[in-house]
Amino acid sequence: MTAVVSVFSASPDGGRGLARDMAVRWALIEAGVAHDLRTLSFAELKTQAHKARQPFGQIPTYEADGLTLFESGAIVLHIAETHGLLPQDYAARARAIVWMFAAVSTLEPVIVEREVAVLLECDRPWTPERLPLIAARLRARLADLADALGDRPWLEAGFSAADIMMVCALRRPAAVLLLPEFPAVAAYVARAEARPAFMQAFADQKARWQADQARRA
Ligand code: GTB
Repeated sequence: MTAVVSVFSASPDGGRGLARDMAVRWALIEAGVAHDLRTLSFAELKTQAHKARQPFGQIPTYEADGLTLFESGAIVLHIAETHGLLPQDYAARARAIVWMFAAVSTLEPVIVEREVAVLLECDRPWTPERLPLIAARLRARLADLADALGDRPWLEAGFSAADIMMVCALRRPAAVLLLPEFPAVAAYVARAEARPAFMQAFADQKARWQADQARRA
């Protein structure tokens, strides 16, 4: 089986592996699944053809075996369920899925909120008062994550899809800036980034971005 993943033709992340296809690429490489890319411009994202795959006109999408999926977390869960990126044990598997949801619905929203405040609302009069509040909320989440991790290397019974989703959220710049205050979480992210599959996925997306830059030059 060769899966097809839709990605930006020119990712605005500058090849830093921050767009949401990164989690899908990483999961596919961890799972040993070959994949091709469907590269799309911003204009192509909004066509009816792409909206048939992704109703909101976004990347990533995933196509394989006649199935088309969107939402990076759901795609990673599907790859994990079909290719062994979740614990075998029933309870551990359920807990790993809980951590996938925690990544996208408890950690990531606070990280994105900080990004929006810093990048898009920096000139608004309320931002200087709001930023410390958001930072405090994010610090609280990171402290709780550090407590939950304890001295375990991964969230649940060995590396799993839960770690892919959590680390992709934690790699966003608004979280990275605070990680030095949370050494256990920083070490967790570094451990994940040292995995060969992560490094391959990162190199792949960077090479794609560089090729696109060269084509435009
Ligand atoms: N919940 C969806 C999922 O997880 O799949 C969210 C998908 C999503 O936000 N996709 C973004 C997109 O297609 C790209 S990843 N945006 C185009 C649009 O909405 O029109 C988000 C992203 C973009 C850029 C950076 N960056 O430059 O650092 C980081 C993350």
